[in-house]
Amino acid sequence: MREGIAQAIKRADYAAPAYWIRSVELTFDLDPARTIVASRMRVERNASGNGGALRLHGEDIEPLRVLANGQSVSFRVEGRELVIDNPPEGDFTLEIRNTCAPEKNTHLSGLYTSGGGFFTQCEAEGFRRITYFLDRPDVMAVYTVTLRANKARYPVLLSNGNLVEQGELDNGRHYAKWHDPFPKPSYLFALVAADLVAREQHVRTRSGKDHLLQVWVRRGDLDKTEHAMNSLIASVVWDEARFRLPLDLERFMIVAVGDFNMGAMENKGLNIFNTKYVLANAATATDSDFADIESVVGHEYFHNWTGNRITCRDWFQLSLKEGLTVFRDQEFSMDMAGSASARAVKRILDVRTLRERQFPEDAGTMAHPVRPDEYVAIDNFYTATVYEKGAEVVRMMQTLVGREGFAKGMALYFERHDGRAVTCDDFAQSIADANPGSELARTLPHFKRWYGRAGTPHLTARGRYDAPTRTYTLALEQHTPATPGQAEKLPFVIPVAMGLLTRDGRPMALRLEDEPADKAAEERVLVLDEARAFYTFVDVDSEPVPSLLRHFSAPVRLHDGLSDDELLVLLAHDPDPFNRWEAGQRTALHRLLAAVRDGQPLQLDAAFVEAMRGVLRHETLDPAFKDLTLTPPTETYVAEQLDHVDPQRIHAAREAMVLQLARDLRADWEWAWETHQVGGAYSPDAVQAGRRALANPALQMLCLDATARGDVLWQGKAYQRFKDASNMTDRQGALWALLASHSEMADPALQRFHDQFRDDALVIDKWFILQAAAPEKDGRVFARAKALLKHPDFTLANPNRARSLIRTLCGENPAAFHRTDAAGYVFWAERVIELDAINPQLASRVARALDRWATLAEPYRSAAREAIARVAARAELSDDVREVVTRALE
Ligand code: 0A1
Ligand code: ZN
Repeated sequence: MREGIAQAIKRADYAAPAYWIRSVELTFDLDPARTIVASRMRVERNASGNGGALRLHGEDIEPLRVLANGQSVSFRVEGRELVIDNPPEGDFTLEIRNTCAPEKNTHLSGLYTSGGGFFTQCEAEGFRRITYFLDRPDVMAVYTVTLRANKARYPVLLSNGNLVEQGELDNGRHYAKWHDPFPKPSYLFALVAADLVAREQHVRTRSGKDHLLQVWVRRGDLDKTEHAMNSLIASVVWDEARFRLPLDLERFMIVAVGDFNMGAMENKGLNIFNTKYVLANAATATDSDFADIESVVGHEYFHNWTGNRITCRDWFQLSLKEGLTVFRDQEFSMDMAGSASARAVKRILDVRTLRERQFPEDAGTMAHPVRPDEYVAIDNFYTATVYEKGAEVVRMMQTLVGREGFAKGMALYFERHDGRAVTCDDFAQSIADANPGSELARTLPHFKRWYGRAGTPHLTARGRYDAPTRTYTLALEQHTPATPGQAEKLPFVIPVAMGLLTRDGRPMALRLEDEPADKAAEERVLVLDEARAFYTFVDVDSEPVPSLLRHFSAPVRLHDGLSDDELLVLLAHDPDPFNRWEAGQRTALHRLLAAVRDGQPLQLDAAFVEAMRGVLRHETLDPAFKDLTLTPPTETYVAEQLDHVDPQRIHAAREAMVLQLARDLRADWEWAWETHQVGGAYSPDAVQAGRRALANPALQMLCLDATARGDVLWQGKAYQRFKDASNMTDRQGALWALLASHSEMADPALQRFHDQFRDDALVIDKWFILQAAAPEKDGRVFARAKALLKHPDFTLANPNRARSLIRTLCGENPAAFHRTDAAGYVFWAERVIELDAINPQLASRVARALDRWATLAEPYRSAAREAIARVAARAELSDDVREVVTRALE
């Protein structure tokens, strides 16, 4: 924590380091209060550098001794650096001893304690909180690590690579020595010393090699590790099959820890995970928890190649590994989902996340390119832009070169760069070079604007049908609004997957003028690489309905001016399930926006209700797809369409829409509830989960409707289901139905839930989330959330718990948070300040809840600004929070 504003670090200033560290031997004497770290490094001068002082990073640690080539050498500590002004000539050995205090490390970055064990988190700049080092990703070294600790308290000692030695020491202590043969940047270092047990599995990969997979958890949690292990095995198999990337380690470990800032971390051979993304069984985890575990286990495993074997030259290139690895985990989950409709459901969920998290970010005060140009605190740039938009950029490359072409590009990327620290340019170049003649190769310099330019492009489409010539001309035009620091925007390369449908919903053959007659597919990709272009289709017998941006083929906002009638054609017939869903969302959105704009109570029309009934009762559509289509756009998404946001009005309109859908489709919801029950043993597979994904919202709708009519029958049924449910998805679904319908049975149910799961931290997190996320009514949700701060189970020190209450309220429940009396913003400011003293990374994530304050209508806008100014006025703030609030006020 420092006063004043830290210097921004700029991408343009990148320079290779003056020294390299090629190998390091670390010895840890682990003690919660005072751990001693001895480091012995082989240091080389960078031949192309000009030597000079050796400056090592170090933060919140104390030096004891520094030796160069075995001789003591003079050094000084200057801010967050240890400086050796006169290092020996040539290559030399540097030995440093220092201490750190793991139990005092509430930042959870570096070496810290959790649940009585030691754990590390080094990305991005945590290693310097362990020992002095060139803590930057282009410095790659071979690590040998010896851990020494009390054996009774810390029976398990783990680090990266292979276990080469272990044994007993005096005084009840023991040791383990690990060696990782792969040179790696310091951010991939990890150690664990704790009382843990493992689920183990041996697998044989295609090359015939045997590998040991382990999932380490606390005693008592072993029965919740089967799904994580299965997900890991599936990940190994998938990466070999899809990208020919084998497991390169003899041993691959996952360790679960209860205190963790993010989801998980891809440390070489020793992934450390938030318990939330490991532990699951039918009784404690929902279908979406199971899906999240599969995707995060996959994500971290896939990093072993995209991130670890080839890493980032500097942190501006973060999306090199994150965008690519998110793309890979998305593809993995889609392939695992199986059926075409289950794949579409996953794609819809991913696009929803992108539009609800990344689009606001790209339009807000923290907007930045996928490859940022500057940062103050790099931890602030683990964002939806770097991750999710970065994944869309990779997806567009795949669209432009085809699936096989992309696999070839990946192969070339590894051939060229394996074992190195490289840039986003290197990646794009490999994909393009492997596909000469592709649209990517043709447009590469322009395509790369996706990396360098922030902001979401607006894509406007207008079609004109000419009956006499039987032609249809589509005009596509793009425009991107200014973002902070980037006033002018040049055109992006936008792949637009599209089709044309007849008015009665049949796909048309697509042939552009001047194309041979045999070139007529029903779907194709137009590549818009200028501000504006025209495409004329020939042999078009009747005026078509265009279906544009299928599968969400580019991260843009589409304005195609389609009428409600046209959207209903797409909703009923589009062969692309994504656009079918999108058409339904847009019809709902039109109605919500109209109600919000005129401030009139929302009144649903028969055409809309009938269309929704058609989806709900459809004979072949997937139930999970039906749920997604019948769920109106979220309040956050509606807000994103407006320049002056009144969160209370949006809430009222959406609540009215949901209630009318509950009322008008009552018989259909009853049918859905009755016909989508799942019998037999629980499985999180897409078929079972899909049925629950429709049955649970049906129950909620029935409760809502009945309660509005003063009938408590469905509340009773929901309570019954809540009590008797055989799995957490149904139990939580029923509890949510009670909460969302403001039933009097919600409180007793919450009490019972707490009693039943009091010892399961992850379920207690859900208990907080449900209460903070409940639809606001008369300020009750806000009042409850405030009261929950004092609950004995609440603590700011555990990130999952803090997020469950605070992030949920401030970030995911707009109507409870944005209050005309400003109490939500006061709550926000107090929590940001409190949290910042404990854990700056977490505080800064909470601080981001007000990114979009400038679009709020009065009185919200002024009150939000005042709250931000109040935080910014504090003399003592972390760089993380300082950067967020300063940018918010710029
Ligand atoms: N690389 C991890 C995410 C991660 C980033 C930072 C962390 O601590 C500050 C922890 C994890 C991933 O993408 O999964
Ligand atoms: Zn990642």
